[in-house]
Amino acid sequence: MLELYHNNISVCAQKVRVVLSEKDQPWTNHHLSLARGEQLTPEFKAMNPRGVVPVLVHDGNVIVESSVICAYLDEVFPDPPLMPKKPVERATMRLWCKLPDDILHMACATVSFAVSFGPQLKKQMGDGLEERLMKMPDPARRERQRALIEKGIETPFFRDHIKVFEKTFGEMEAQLARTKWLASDTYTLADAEITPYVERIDRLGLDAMWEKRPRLADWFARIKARPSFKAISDYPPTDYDDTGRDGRKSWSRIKELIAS
Ligand SMILES: N[C@@H](CCC(=O)N[C@@H](CS)C(=O)NCC(=O)O)C(=O)O
Repeated sequence: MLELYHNNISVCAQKVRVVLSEKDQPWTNHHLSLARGEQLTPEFKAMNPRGVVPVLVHDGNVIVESSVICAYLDEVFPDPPLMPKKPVERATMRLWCKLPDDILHMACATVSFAVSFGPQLKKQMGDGLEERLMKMPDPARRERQRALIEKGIETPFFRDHIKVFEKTFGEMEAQLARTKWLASDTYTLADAEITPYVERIDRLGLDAMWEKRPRLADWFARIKARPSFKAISDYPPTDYDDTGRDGRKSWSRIKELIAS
């Protein structure tokens, strides 16, 4: 039996849901509100002391960390395989899967909070905001969130983090000139795990970032045509309204920051 502790708009959870869908595996849904801090309760932290989603429980075994969970699912449910055959393609795939842990995930949190979620969290929490922030176990993460809520896209590290996306999209465009999908000519974990980060930028209304990247635009169109794409956003309730394409309002300033 598979149980997933997750959140609808958590990119890390979206990765896992995409893989579960590609594998056509049913799972039991435990949806947590991150805005209300349901990932920070003692019960949840007993499963994952980092106080973050997703967490997969498979036949009683607790697995944490989205990229570890995706690799685990590919091993336990090998059909269809999401790992390329050639070792050199596997190496390419692993590099893409590692990117969110290296920097892309942090960049995604920055961009999402600066452009849309930060102001929403502030409004939702009112006087309870400080208490909510102080429950976060990672002080660095907490202070980043605080800065983004206060200064939005003018937070000094916003520029570095939007540039992480710019660089990633450039690398995707280059890779897609060599292979049909991100690691090989077949769809792999690399595509599944990068999908939510591209979808987030699209959803924030910043899709102009691939205006001049036809291969990336084509990859994303092919991704959206896969049945597993539904797994990205099909699990309401949601913490934040992510349908407003809020980034469109600040796109001209964001474009300046990317170019600076
Ligand atoms: N490296 C972890 C990151 C998990 C993570 O950051 N999860 C976010 C949602 S995408 C979360 O639970 N945030 C709650 C919080 O920051 O309080 C993974 O890939 O699973």
